[in-house]
Amino acid sequence: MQFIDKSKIRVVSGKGGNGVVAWRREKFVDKGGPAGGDGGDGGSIYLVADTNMSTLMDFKHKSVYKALPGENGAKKNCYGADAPDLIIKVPVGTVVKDCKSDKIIADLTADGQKVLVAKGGRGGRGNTHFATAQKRAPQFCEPGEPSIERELFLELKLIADVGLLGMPNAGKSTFISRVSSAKPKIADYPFTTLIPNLGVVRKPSGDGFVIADIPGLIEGASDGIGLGHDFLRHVERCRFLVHMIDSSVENPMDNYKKINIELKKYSEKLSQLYQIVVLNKIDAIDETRRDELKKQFKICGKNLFFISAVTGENVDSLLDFITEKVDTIEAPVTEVVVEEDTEASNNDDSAFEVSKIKDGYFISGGKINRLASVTDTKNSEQVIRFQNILKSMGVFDKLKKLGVKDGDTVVVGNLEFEYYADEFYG
Ligand SMILES: Nc1nc2c(ncn2[C@@H]2O[C@H](COP(=O)(O)OP(=O)(O)OP(=O)(O)O)[C@@H](O)[C@H]2O)c(=O)[nH]1
Ligand SMILES: [Mg+2]
Repeated sequence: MQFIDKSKIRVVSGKGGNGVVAWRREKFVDKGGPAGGDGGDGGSIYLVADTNMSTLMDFKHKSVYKALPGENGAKKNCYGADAPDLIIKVPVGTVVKDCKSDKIIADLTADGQKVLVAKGGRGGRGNTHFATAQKRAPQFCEPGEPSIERELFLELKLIADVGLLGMPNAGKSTFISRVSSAKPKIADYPFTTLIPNLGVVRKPSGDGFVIADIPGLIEGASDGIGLGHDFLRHVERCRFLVHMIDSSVENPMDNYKKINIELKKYSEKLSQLYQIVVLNKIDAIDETRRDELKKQFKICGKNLFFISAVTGENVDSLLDFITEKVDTIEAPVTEVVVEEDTEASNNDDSAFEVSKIKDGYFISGGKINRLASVTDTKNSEQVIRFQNILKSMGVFDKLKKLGVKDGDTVVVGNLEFEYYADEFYG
């Protein structure tokens, strides 16, 4: 299985259905009133974390996700149906970033956690809604709100309690397959493990913790040598690290130091995580060598273990120690800072702002943009209604203060018109 931990996707929510203009036509009723129904809401798009997903592989084949539009309204005050929401499953540990703003908008760390990334457009209102005492037969309705389209960057940072790392061939996969449910490939050559493996270790109490076996690191990993150091992101969220060293090589201390230098180059924070140092393959060395290594590694204190992942020697006492540490060491506070996501929906109700542009003024603001998006410029009744709303919001008073002159251009959202005092204040 291929392991993909970064991916870009495009999401497009469904547009709202249009409202309609229609009239009541009933037997015995002479002149029917307005009866144009509302459009349905477009489908929204959510991302949801799912433990059954282990990679972002799916997004390599499909990168564009579109929700359906809402149905248009119909006569006899019939509502258009709302479109269903679109749920996109991602692995637990997926960090979601908005490509345009470069801000992190979600960190989905638990099974079932859900985030709205693109809200469907609201359905437009039919002409029934616009009838007033003065205007009993409104000739207009609203189009549905537009869809929201955005690009998202997904990055997977696996969630495990314990991170297992070390040089290739140290015996990491042998160890994880002995103590957990994971069954990674094991072989007598470097870089056998090409993708991270998660294994669940059962504690005597019955519950479990997760241990992550990542591909081996070598000197220069931070410069891209070997498989590089990108996989270290998958142990960033671990409570602590188990650093495994092959005791049968010529200079285990050298390897230990090299790995710690690479860790530091990758992240200061990661290099400061609590570390259990494990010298593996003690079945392959004699007593004298063991004693020598014990002296050399004395600096590691109580965190030092000598084991054989193959014969099982000392594996149980190491596992007891790991289990106790899992219970006492907290997971590091995640570095992921999630920002408020204002791009997912159209419900920005910010007040308007006016800025000067060449030959006129530009008016912006959430409420105003939304109103502009549901105004049909070909319909004069709608344009008048739109201008009346701008007037009641104080937009024209503000323009007057700024010295607007007849004939100046006023741009609001995607609409543009010329200002004439008589027209608006006549
Ligand atoms: N003698 C002995 N050999 C071991 C022990 N543990 C692992 N090995 C052997 O060492 C080789 C490498 O083991 P792996 O578990 O694949 O090592 P790894 O650290 O996962 O290696 P990469 O995936 O390449 O990073 C295999 O041939 C194992 O059988 C041990 O305790 N004693
Ligand atoms: Mg391995």
